[in-house]
Amino acid sequence: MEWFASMPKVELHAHLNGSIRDSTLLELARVLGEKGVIVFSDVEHVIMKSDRSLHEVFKLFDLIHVLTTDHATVTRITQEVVEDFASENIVYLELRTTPKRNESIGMSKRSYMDAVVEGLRAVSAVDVDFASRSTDVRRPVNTKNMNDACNGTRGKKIYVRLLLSIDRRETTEAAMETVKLALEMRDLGVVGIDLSGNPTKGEWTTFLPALKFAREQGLQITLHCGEIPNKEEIQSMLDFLPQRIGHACCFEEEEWRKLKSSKIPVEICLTSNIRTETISSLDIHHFVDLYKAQHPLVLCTDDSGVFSTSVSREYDLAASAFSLGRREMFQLAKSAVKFIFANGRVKEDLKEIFDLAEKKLD
Ligand code: 6MZ
Repeated sequence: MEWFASMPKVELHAHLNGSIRDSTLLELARVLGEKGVIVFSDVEHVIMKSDRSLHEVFKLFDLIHVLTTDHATVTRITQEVVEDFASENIVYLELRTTPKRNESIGMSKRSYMDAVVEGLRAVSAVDVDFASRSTDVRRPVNTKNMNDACNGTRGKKIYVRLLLSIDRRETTEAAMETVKLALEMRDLGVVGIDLSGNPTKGEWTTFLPALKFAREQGLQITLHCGEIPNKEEIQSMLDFLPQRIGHACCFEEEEWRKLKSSKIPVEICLTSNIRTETISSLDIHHFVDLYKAQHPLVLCTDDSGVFSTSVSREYDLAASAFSLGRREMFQLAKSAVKFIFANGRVKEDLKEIFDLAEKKLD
């Protein structure tokens, strides 16, 4: 575990409100309890519960959103989440979040996202590179400041890029608003769009116009795909050829074939899949087949807070469950650089970071 923590890693599937520290959620719940908005004792056990069905996870998100939806809290959780990932040597984080409107407190989707960006600016524990530069001109990587892999020194710099999530409960118009916001915020590090939310809700066709528009405008797209069985939707999603997909749990033969021939990279979230019982046990997890087929893969947390995990833990879990050695795990981490949504300049910097770390492997 320690070794995986010290190794540089990339995190490409992390939902902001799913990655909050338990201690922060409890503190927020206590404050709302004191104000009489919620009954603290009712929510404490919901927050601390460790195994939840997929259905319960989405009920928990509704509670978390009650606790976090004001600007100052959004800023705070963003700062903490970035600091937590940086502390386990994540060198590049693609953080996704659903822009929220809450008229009663004067929150628009834009002001929600501004609060997220404020959180990136507030990080002081590490140097955060978050704003996309329009050019691909590279600055030399400062090897002194860089994460020094495999020798236990803590991360000093993290690249962060943002994905705006469309929630499956949203309308076509709301999804389009999110895409337009993403375009407006490109200079603030927004690189793409995610489609997520309760997979039992909504229709793929509702989001298609907004996703097509996003693609036309050059945004990158990742879709939650196949969290529950839904052959028609899975096939349509694969036909859309997103840049990446998340989960891919409930595929059948035909979908596996389509996926493999398309080479769409898959964001794999082991603990999330097991905890929500979308996959019954690790020994039958599709990671094995995809890894053997050399299909593009990246290990991710999904919701490190909700599932009490970390990227290092996911690497440790995969290494022991699938009997993979350190070198293989390192290569898996390094290969993820190919699938990031940031520009070529960032890719080159990351490649340099991994190359340097590789030289230090025993
Ligand atoms: C689908 C998920 C998810 O956007 O408020 N989300 N959607 N499947 C999952 N697997 C368990 N985990 C999280 O973060 C929370 C939101 O992310 C999506 C849900 O829409 C959830 O409400 P943000 O920051």
